[in-house]
Amino acid sequence: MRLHALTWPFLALTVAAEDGSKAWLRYAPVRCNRSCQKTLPSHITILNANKTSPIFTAAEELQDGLHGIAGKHVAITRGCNAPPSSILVATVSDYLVCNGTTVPDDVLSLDEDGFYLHTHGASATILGQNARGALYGAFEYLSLLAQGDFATLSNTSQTSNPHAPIRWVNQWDNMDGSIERGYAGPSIFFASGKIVDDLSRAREYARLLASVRINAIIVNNVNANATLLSAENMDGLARLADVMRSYGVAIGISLNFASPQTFGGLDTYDPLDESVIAWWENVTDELYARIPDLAGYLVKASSEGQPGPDAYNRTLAEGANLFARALQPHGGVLMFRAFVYDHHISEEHWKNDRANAAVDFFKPLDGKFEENVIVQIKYGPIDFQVREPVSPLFANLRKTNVAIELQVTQEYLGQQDHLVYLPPLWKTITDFDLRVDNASSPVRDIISGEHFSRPLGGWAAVVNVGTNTTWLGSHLALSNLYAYGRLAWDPTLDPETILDTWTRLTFSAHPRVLETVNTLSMTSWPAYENYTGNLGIQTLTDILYTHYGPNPASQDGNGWGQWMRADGDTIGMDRTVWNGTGFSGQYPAQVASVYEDLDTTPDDLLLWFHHVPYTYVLKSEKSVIQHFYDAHYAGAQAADAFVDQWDSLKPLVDKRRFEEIRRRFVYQAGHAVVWRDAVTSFYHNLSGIADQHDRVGHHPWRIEAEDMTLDGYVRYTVSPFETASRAFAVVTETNSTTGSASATVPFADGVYDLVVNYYDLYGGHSQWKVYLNEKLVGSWKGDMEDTLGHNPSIYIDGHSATRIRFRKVKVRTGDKVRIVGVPDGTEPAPLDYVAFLPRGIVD
Ligand code: GCW
Repeated sequence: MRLHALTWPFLALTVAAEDGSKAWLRYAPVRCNRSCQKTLPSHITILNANKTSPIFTAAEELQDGLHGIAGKHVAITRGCNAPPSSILVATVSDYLVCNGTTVPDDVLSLDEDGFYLHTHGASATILGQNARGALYGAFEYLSLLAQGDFATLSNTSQTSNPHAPIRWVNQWDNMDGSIERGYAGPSIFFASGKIVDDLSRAREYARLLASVRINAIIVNNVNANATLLSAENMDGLARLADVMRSYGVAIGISLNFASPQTFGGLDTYDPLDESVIAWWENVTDELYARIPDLAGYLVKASSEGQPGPDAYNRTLAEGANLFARALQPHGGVLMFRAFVYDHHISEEHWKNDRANAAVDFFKPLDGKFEENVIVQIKYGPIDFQVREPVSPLFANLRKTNVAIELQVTQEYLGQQDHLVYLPPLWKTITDFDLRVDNASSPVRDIISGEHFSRPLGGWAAVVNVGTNTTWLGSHLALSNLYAYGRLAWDPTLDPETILDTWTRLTFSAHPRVLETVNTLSMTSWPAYENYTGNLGIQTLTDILYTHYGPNPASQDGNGWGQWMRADGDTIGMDRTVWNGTGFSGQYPAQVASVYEDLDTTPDDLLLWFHHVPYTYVLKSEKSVIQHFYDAHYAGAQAADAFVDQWDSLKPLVDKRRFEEIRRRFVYQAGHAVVWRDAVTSFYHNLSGIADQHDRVGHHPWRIEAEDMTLDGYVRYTVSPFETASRAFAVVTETNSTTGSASATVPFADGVYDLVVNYYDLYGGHSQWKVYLNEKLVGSWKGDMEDTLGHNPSIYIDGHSATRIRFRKVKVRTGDKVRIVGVPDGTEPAPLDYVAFLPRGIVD
């Protein structure tokens, strides 16, 4: 059936459910009438492509895109004689076979995966250095089309080459289908110890990755399970590789160092043992027999309890080279993680410092790795914190290939229930000039291999998509995946420009949508940093449990080394050479001297490098403690504003996505207050220093649950204390009896937002109702473990603390407020406080 030009956009709009699954590749209709359609190609011509080639995929995508976006049906043809008004898609070499040498020089010298896109009127030529590159060119064409950029589409000529050859993603998927630090449901690859039968989501994922020019994926957790190497699972991996190959995405796997012993039946896993070497060679041969283009391996060894070469007194290089040599005959790459440290160090010793570990371990091994080894280095010396200095290891490996490791999954950064647009954070790292040998040496040039003339290098990001239709659990979080790919291709791109394109493709080009998504996203990381941990103190989350909500005390007093050394008077890690752990000395001299000196260290990393009194005065002329108080308040205020900002888009965003995003912003606004209160109370309690603005510890609009008249509720001492207002909450007397908490409203007559702080635990779906003078104001359920993505908590703490807000409630002095809680399972309908907030107050 031919669709009439006037009816198709309507049809497409009503048919396509906006559930987020198509992400930025929606191919949503843009205005294009008949005469506009005439300016578009009428054929797609491909050269030399079988059905599994990315070239063929490119043709199908172009066909779908032209139809979905512009309502034009276009046929696919093959062969050298392209009809007029065609999009020709081919590799450069196949094109030359047909057309002699009629291409510009820069097309002949494209880098691997690079492409050439040339359009003239309704004709287009898309050539890839390889088939994958041609597909990237097709996606570029489609991106322009989907943005309605017809001017560029009919007249452009561009060659585009990647910044680095390695542009990978990592998934931390376990064989049982769970995902370590994944916040969007179970694995799309694994279930019950095997590769799933239905790989349609894997195919869709490959499509997203290819569209942002990611060329490989490690499919399983770095904390690897050797059973992936069974014959049945290797066959499963081959199926997976087949599916992803058509999008030019190669697969690779993580390996467990001890596999020869734990899985192979040998009595050793010594990397220098002949039988171990032969075992790995055999495994590698078997894998390549099934997957000839296997990208390679990723190995986490001698880290966080994972086995490694240290068990046999072998070096990390000897361990890495074992795999690298097995891969060499097949052209595979070994990504070897630099995340090696001792997690049992003692804070008693002033000079102990986990941040030193990577350079301590790897610098002496520079030059000892095989040529196909790439050392994969987390961006900062600790672990994906809200702000870290650059890992100094990037400056210390001159004769070793390196790649940067980022996290798209927001492990320490709100687990996709808080909006944090990450590229501005990443840029603080990749644009950082390490001044190696006193010369310009930005991190991006080191990881590309350019600076030290290394043949390999690039990017890896832990993504952890799951079966959730939105991929990451949050529609807005997908901008991070999109931007990751764009930056790995070209790290000089500006985060706002990337975001603008993403927003056009994901929502619309309406100026208000563009502006609002920009404001929300660009303020999100500063806001999150403000309310979770600033001045370089790290994300003050619970590092011993779920890495989600606040628990500042958990930083200190354990072997994990994410210390802040906070006591009653002072705070911060002294990482100077003259008096501290010596970490600053791991940087090249010009950078080291900046960090060594308190006066030249930037405020935002001050406590990373220095141990100072709370009264120390910053460059901003505020004391450290007052900066803490102000920043945490400012951060929560900013998060509160996100809700209204998003609400302004209601008429411009489809209902489902509007509501799903809104729910998260409402939640984030509340949880930001939980963060603010917890961290400021913690430091207030520890330092005894008052807030100049008298906010900390003073909440005039709150009625504490423990002060209310309780019937069936009892007082409960919360731990950590700062995760409850005034340290107490109330819980139902038993798990099967209803509780009621009531009080007389002492506030003046007026219109207030009625807020209830409560705890939503894993283990039950309690129900609450709030009444004013026995008239129901609202009711809700404790079901966030099902509706939100963050790791739930089984405790009454900073992870489970949350709040609900009923807007514009009319209240009179003396009204009776009553909250009724019905427990469920192990969740005793916990309540912290109720607040009546006048307009504009965030408390
Ligand atoms: O950030 C920490 C995480 C671990 C992770 C480890 C790593 C896969 O908390 O869950 O393990 O880093 O990067 O290896």
